[in-house]
Amino acid sequence: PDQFDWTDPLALDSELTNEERLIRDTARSYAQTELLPRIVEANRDGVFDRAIMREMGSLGLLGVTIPEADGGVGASHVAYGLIAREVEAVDSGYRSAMSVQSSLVIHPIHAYGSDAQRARWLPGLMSGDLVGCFGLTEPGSGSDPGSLATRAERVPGGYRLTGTKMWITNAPIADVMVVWAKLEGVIRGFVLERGAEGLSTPEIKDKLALRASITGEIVMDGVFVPEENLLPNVQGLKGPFGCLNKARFGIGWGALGAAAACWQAARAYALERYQFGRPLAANQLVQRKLVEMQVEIAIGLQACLKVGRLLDTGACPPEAISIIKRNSCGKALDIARAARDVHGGNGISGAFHVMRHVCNLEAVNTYEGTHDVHTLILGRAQTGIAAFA
Ligand code: TGC
Ligand code: FAD
Repeated sequence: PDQFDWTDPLALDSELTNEERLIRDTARSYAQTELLPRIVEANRDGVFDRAIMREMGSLGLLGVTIPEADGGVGASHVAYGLIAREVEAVDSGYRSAMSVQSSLVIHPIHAYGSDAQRARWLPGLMSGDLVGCFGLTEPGSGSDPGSLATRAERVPGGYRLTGTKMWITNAPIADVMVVWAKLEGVIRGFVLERGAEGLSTPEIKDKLALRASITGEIVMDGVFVPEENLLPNVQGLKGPFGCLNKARFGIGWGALGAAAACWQAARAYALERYQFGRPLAANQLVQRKLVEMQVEIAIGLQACLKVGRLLDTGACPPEAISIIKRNSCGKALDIARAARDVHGGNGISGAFHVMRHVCNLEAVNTYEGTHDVHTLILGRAQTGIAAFA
């Protein structure tokens, strides 16, 4: 009879290509041997180790979908999703660093940049020698990025940017910053470089989620940006949204990686821990929790796989990405909370990892479009009514 593999109940592995399996295994081995041993301390101390970006770069894990002709390996979107899943199984903060670099910095420079811009920044970003960040959100503009207030003004030789970006992953350590600002009322992308006069990136301290990711502001006080740093090939909100499509897709996979780590931890704990003379796992209530976790992860991953295949054919509507971003993040948060519960008192200890995932997933459910914003995107698509405003 065909064997049931409880760890891969819908045989996702059989749907992958050899190259995708190889990339997944590289990411898994790196995440488990290099990232897992650092995370408890990094989370406790609230530090992101800059070396991680170079490590990921040296293994080819950054910008993995960039075509070979442009210096990448031209892997599939599914391969990118698998990397996100393996990295986020350790910590959503490490996946954040990877997603921002790949989807929100490398992608826009590749998709919207000139040949000169690609040649200048992509090699360093893909090797991890350069760290990038993506500035869309502002203190007064989160779910409604069309209301952003950062302004670009034309001056001889370039532009002057004024405004503040808020909640920006990697900002305090970024060498290059893709910043979205209004030029004559139209949203445009600019690449800012550290060291420019009037530019500062203060860190946002004391976060209670994603502590191993570094987050900051981008404060621009009349920063001069030369003409050659304007991304020439996109205008309007579809610029940043084109990047968000890629990042949200990766988060769909990644959040389920965190969920799976919580599920497997809960299963192992429930088998080892005895109360009332038998393992916790012998109780129907506990088995039900474990099965809910397994089922939601298995089904959710199939949806991620389908969306990845659609992206690879170039025919993926953004709403399909909203389905997986919303579903994976919401379900992962539920799963992490249930896994925390199965761990009893130990569940709040850092050494058992699950509470860290719970805290992280609260933020992952919010960034890149909140759960409710994706609900409204999907509600608009089926009713034709935009309920945002
Ligand atoms: P709307 O009228 O819907 O659209 C305006 C223009 O944008 C186009 N567009 C898209 N294009 C490509 N992909 C998409 N997903 C697109 N969505 C919209 C649209 O076609 C239109 O183009 P055009 O040419 O007709 O002008 O815009 P709206 O203002 O009504 O938007 C509403 C809403 C809610 C959908 C949108 O604003 C939204 O998604 N809000 C959420 C904001 C968000 O996701 N921010 C993320 C910031 S980055 C981040 O969080 C990084 S965390 C990363 C990490 O650490 O891992
Ligand atoms: P708000 O938009 O004020 O929303 C608050 C609440 O109101 C939410 O529950 C929301 O769902 C709800 N809400 C809003 N509008 C509506 C509506 N019309 N109908 C019903 N409910 C509504 N941004 C970047 O640009 N780059 C980054 O690298 C980045 N990294 C981040 C890292 C972290 C750790 C965090 C926490 C955020 C990051 N963000 C980044 C910002 C993130 O994308 C925003 O926090 C997110 O888009 C939500 O915006 P907001 O926080 O302003 O919340």
